[in-house]
Amino acid sequence: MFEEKILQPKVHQGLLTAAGFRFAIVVARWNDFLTSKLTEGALDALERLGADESMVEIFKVPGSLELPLTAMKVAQSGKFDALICIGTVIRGETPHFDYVAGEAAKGVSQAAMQTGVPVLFGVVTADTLEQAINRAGVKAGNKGFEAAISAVELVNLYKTMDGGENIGREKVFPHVV
Ligand code: INI
Repeated sequence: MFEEKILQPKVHQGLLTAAGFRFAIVVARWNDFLTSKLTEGALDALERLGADESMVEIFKVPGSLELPLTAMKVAQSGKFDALICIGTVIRGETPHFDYVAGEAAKGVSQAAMQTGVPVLFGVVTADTLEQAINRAGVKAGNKGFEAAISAVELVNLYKTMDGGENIGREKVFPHVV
């Protein structure tokens, strides 16, 4: 009988434990009644995953367009292991939505790429107010909560990668690496 054998590669993934890590939340005041709920969601997730209160800080900015530069400066400070950017952009009758949502998404990801610090996108982009409300803790979860969990997962993943203990290959030239 032919015995089937499949590859069993080493899997790398982050634990969901926040203790000992430093987190920054960068939050837009625009649509504050929603972004405050998203921030509460993020804080709830961090608390339940064991984050220390003294190691979490919040930076408030006017709107989602200001998230990228602020995230970049906060990440460059070297004081945080991960950032969670929070905003709410709701489509109106003009193309403004596309500019704000597009620039926020692009800029937040640039802040991560240019600093090497994970910067999570907890920004709700919605066609209607109802959709946005549903993503701020009503029918469709809380995007701030989800972004914070992702932040915790990534800091743990990168910690194991930086430490090298879980990398599945030998260090051939330890004096160089
Ligand atoms: N900012 C938001 O965070 N959400 C929006 O829906 C929004 N709309 O619709 O205009 C918005 N605009 C403000 C923008 O982010 C800047 O703060 C502003 O343009 C000043 O730079």
